[in-house]
Amino acid sequence: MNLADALALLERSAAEAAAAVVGAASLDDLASVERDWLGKRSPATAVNEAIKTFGPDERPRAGQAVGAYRAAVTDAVAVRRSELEAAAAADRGPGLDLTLGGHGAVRGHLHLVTQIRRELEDIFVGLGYRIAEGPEVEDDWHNFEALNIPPAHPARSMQDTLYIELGRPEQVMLRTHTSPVQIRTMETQEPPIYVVAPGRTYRNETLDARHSPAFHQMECLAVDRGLTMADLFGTIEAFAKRLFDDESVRTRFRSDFFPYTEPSAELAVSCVFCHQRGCRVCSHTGWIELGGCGMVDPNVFVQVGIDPEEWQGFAFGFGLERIAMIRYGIDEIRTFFDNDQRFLEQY
Ligand code: FA5
Repeated sequence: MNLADALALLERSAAEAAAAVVGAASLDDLASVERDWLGKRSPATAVNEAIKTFGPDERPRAGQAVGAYRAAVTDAVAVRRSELEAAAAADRGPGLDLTLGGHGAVRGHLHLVTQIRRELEDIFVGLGYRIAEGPEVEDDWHNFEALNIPPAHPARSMQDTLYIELGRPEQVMLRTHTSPVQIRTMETQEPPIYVVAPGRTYRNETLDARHSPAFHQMECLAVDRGLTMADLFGTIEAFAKRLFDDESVRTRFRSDFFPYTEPSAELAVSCVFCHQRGCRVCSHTGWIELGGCGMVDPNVFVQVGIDPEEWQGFAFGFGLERIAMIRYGIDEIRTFFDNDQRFLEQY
């Protein structure tokens, strides 16, 4: 092969190689085309072999021609390879493209009522109380009778609920308050007793801004020797100050009636929003009602076999939604159950 033959071969081969590269239908095809036109048996290798037989002034020209041929075929192969790779990726569908980034993971959090419940539990545990639990489906004895509310007692009509028949109507029901946990605790534990019992409660109520058929309460029960109303008031005051993080919070007790406490009182705290100047949250009274309280009625002690001559007790119960509403200025109880993320993610 002389120089002219070599140059002609490279020129012809470059055109044929370009056509073969464009015609390669798959990445495997392309690899074999590349081997044919750039590999050991390619025209470029043949010309390289022949160069040694050329005269010294012909060799640079031949060398340049081989370099140009290789560069042209290599570029054409690279272009075709990226076309074939793009087509293969499109065939595989969207797949996982780590370069696209994500949408940002949204982390959930505890519901506002659960947050309040846990905070209250912490406060009471700090005061030396234990957490007690009772069933949401309760029997007549624990929900009413042992609490001094016999079958015909008018207090029952204020706490109507869903009854589960089990063959004997009005025997098993969704509990109307957390007070039955007082009975369950006193039935199973010897005094002294210091417990709080948070949980879900149910009543036959029409839903309005502050009442719901399903809501949460927290019960507190202390049984010890020599307990007086001063202990009851002092405990409530301590927890209210901690809860609202405000030393100026005042508590108010007004005479009330609960069949299981004697004397009984309605429990209210001074409005933390207006500091008693009067606002929408406290209906311009300066006070917000939290729940009920009183000294455990001696009849209740008798029902659970505790000697009322030896032991005294106090109890109180309040609504957890009510506490959350007061603390965050929420004026509609429905928002707790709507599960609207725009509301929930604010807390
Ligand atoms: C009771 O349930 C008594 N068991 C409280 C008690 C315990 C008194 C221990 C004495 C000793 P009352 O029915 O008032 O009391 O309910 C207490 C609180 O629960 C209310 O002040 C309110 O905060 C909340 N509550 C009552 N009904 C509803 C309702 N339908 N929706 C939302 N919260 C409610």
